[in-house]
Amino acid sequence: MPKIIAARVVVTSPGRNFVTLKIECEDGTYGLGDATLNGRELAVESYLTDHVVPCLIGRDAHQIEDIWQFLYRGAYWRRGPVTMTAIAAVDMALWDIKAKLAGMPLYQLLGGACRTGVMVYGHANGETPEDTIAEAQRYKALGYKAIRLQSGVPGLASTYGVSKDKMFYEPADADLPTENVWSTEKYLRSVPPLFAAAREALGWDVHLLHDIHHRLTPIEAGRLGKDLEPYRPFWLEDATPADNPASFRLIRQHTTTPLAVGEVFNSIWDAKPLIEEQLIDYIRCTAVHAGGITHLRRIAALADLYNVRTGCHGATDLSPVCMAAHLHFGLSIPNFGVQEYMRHTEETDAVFPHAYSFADGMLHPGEAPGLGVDLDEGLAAKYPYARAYLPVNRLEDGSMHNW
Ligand code: GCO
Ligand code: MG
Repeated sequence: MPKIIAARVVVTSPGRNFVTLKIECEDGTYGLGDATLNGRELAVESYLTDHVVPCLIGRDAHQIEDIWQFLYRGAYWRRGPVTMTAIAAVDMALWDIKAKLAGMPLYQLLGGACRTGVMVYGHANGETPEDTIAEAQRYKALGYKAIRLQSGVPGLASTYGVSKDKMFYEPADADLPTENVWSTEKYLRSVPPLFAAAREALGWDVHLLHDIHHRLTPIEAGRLGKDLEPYRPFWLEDATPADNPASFRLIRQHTTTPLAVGEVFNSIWDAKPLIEEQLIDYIRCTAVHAGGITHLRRIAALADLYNVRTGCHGATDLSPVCMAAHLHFGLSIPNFGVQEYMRHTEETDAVFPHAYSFADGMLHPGEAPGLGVDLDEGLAAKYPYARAYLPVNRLEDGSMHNW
C-alpha cells in the first residue's frame, strides 16, 4: 500500500494567499490539495496541521473514501467551511496520489472524458457598459464562448467585481475589509441596459452571465430575472443569500432566467433542497470548499437526477490545484455546465506549474498523471502570507448589507 509518511501545509502569497496540503507516501509519491479559504486561510492551516495531519500518518493513501468518512463522521463537528476545506485538501491530494500511481490523468480514473474540453467563462468588467462591452469583445476575440458581465453602478463610488486590473484583478485587496456603499435601486436600474447593449454589440452566439453576489431580496431578484429575459442570460448567480432555500421558490415563480448558486456552500446538505425542488439550474459548489472531489461528485450525481448542471466557482482564490481538480471532474461528469475561469497571475502560475491549458474557450486538464499540478516550494517560500480581506458593503444609510 502507498503508506502516508508525512503531510504538511504550505502557505504562500504569490499575489494572493494560497494554502496547499502536500501528502507524501513511503515510495516518494506525493499529492497536492488546495486548502485556501479566502480571508480565513490560517484557520484551515491550523485545522490541518494541528488536527488532521497527525491522523493521516501511517494510513493507506489508496483508501480515499474511508479517510473522507473518518474525517467527516469522526470529527463530531460536521460541516462548516473550515472543516470541509480541510477535508477537501486531503481528498484532492489523495486523488492526485492515486492517479499518479495509476499513471493516468485523474479524469481517466473518474470514468474518462465525456467531452472534448471544459467550457469556461471569463470576467468582463468595466466602469461603464461601454468599457465592459469592450472587455467582453476582448474575451470573445480570445475565443471565449461564455462571458460574465459586471459594470460599475452609476452613482456608486465602487462596485465589487469591477476593477482597473481587468483580467488579473484580485478581489481580496486590503489587510482590513474595505467598506463599499451599495444601493439596490441604482443597481437594478443599471443591469438591463448593460445586457441590452451587450446583445447588440456581441450578438447571440456567446453566453452572457451575471453575478449578483447575494445582494437582492427574492422579489427584487425575480424582477431582475424578468427584466433580463429578453437578452437570454446563461445564468443569474447568487441572486439572494441561500441560507433560506425557500427564497428561491419566490424567484422561480417570477422568472425563467436560469439561476446559479452555491459558491459558499460546503456540503451536499446546503444544496439538497435547491436541487430536489429544481429551484436552481446550476450548482456552483467547489472541490476546495465542499469536501473535495469525492463530495463534489456526490453533489453532481444528485444534481444530475434533477437536470441541474455544474458551474463551479473558479475565482483567483481557488488555487491552480483546485482548478485542475475542477477540470478533471468537469471533463468526466455527465452534467457539466460551465467552469468559471479567472486567470491567475504569472507569479501564481510560476509557483504552481500545471498541465492544464486554454484553447477555443475551453480548458483541458492535460495528460500528466494525477492532477497535473506541482508546487515549487522554493519559490513559494519567497512569498510570505499577507493578511487580505474581501471588501464588505453597507447601504447608503450605513446599514451592513449582504454579501
Ligand atoms: C465569483 C465570486 C468571487 C468571490 C470570491 C470569494 O467569482 O463568482 O463571487 O468574486 O466573491 O471568490 O472568495
Ligand atoms: Mg460569485
